[in-house]
Amino acid sequence: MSGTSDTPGDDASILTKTKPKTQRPPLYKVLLLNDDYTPMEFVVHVLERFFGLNHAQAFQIMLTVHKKGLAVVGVFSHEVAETKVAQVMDFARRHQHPLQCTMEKEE
Ligand code: TYC
Repeated sequence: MSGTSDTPGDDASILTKTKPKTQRPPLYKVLLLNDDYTPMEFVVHVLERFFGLNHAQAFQIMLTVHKKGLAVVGVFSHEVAETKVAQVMDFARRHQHPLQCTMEKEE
């Protein structure tokens, strides 16, 4: 008879449903750090090349890093942030500049 069995999936087995929490994948800030040696034009070029910024935007962010010590240059998924950091670090290393780029989980 329907409704009298304890069989899982039977209509008598589960009467409450918990609403699943919608999980958003965490986002990561990519940060550029100041140093005393990397040329300003190189940093502007990096921001244009790897972060798709126009020249004016790139120049502004470079100046913010230069004055404040660091700035967020973009917010991405973990995979994309990791790729951007690797691209910047590799490009800087190949040009023998000490430019540092890191990522941090956005809370
Ligand atoms: N401080 C550097 C200079 O005076 C310029 C610079 C800006 C370096 C931003 C790194 O992330 C940086 N040449």
